Amino acid sequence: MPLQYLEQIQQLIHLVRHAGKVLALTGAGISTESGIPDFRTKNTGLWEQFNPEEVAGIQALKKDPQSFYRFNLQWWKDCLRAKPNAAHEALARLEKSGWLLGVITQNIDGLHQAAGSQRVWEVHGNLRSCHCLACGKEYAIKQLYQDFSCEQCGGLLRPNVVLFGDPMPRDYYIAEKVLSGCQLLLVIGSSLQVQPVASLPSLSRQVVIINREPTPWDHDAELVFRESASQVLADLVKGLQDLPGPYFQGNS
Ligand code: CNA
Repeated sequence: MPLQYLEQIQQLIHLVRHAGKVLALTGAGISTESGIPDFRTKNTGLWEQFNPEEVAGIQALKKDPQSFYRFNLQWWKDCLRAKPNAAHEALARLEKSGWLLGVITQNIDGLHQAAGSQRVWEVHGNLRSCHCLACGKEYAIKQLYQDFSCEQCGGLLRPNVVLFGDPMPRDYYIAEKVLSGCQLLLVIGSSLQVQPVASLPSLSRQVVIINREPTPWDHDAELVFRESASQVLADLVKGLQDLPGPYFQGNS
């Protein structure tokens, strides 16, 4: 293990130990080790091949539901089949032991909850359910596998994820509030290209970036890790495991 990496892990442990309030902000990169491709990694990211507005926007859905669902159901089904990896599990352990207040996630795959995280704010929605654009009736997501139309009124069904062109959901505004007064934000597996989430780090006093590729926040971060999310988070858990959680202990 390179010395510089080990030193950085020690610094990360120090930052977490001395921060009163620590949160994580995760993106698609935390789930690549569960087999779900992200959007912007060079060569493998979905947006290397497709224009997001054309395939994942609300206008695209309304204009051509068949094409919209042919494209999106493929990777959504990958999300629903995936299992949490060591990075999701590490965040759940950090929360349980009182080091982490919770996770703000841009992911729609539900893997933080599957790993045992209790406080998760899904700022881009989730793939658990869908609803009718005409009458609002809610369905489990599997309804989309059969048909895209509402059994009640025949309207078009849409998933409860945030599509390009949609307003932000309630969880986003809760996340903004939760972040106020945050000492340390761990940004994990996000390119920080998508607004308004890309501006959330400005609400935290300190930021640590754990991301394979550069982000716009690297220059302002206390620490930047280019290693995999699962490796860094597993090493953080190892370093903290014998220490009592300082702030939220007994709260979980
Ligand atoms: P992004 O823009 O695709 O960025 C992902 C980042 O993660 C890239 O910069 C990679 O370098 C980095 N990365 C990839 N693998 C790892 C790893 N193992 N360890 C550390 N870093 C890694 O994704 P963002 O989340 O920033 O963009 C927001 C979009 C992506 C949201 O709207 C999500 O809904 C959407 N998305 C979600 C999923 C999912 O739920 N799993 C999958 C794909 C896209």
